[in-house]
Amino acid sequence: IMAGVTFMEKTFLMVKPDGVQRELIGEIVSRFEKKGFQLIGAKLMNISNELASEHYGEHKERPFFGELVEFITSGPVFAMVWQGENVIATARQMMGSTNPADAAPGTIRGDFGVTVGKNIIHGSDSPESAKREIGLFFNDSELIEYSKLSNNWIY
Ligand code: FUP
Repeated sequence: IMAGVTFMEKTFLMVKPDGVQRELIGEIVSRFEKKGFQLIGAKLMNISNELASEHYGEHKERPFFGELVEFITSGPVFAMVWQGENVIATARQMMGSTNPADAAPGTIRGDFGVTVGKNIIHGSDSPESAKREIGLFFNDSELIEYSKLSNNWIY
């Protein structure tokens, strides 16, 4: 069991300031728990301008970059690391399209979001970005590996 847990894929998910203000942390955590993924790290935190710019570095030249940084630093976020088989792609599906107007009902953005600027949740989009973003937000000591007996049934 431990070996299976240790080598499981990891992703970085974050409830954005709008999701925290709207008291959706529990709802969002619950969806990933019920799906069968494992939470291995989490914290409520404020994001500095430096961390925001680093996190959204790929969008630096986009016209919405300033607003993006302003929004993500406007209030606390709930940063998380989740683990499980194919968790990166599956979490993206559970989040729904970037623009909530295009996000299917049943997805987080489809059920709770309205505008692209405030789309409730962030999730890594590839193994490379997951590794990078987990490293930006968490120290190794903040990630807790523990066996979950139900792994035997779910995976
Ligand atoms: P996603 O990976 O789904 O979060 O989407 P992107 O990485 O493409 O975009 C990051 C964030 O930029 C989105 F969550 C919202 C914001 N954004 C805009 O505000 N306008 C756009 O046209 C595209 C993205």
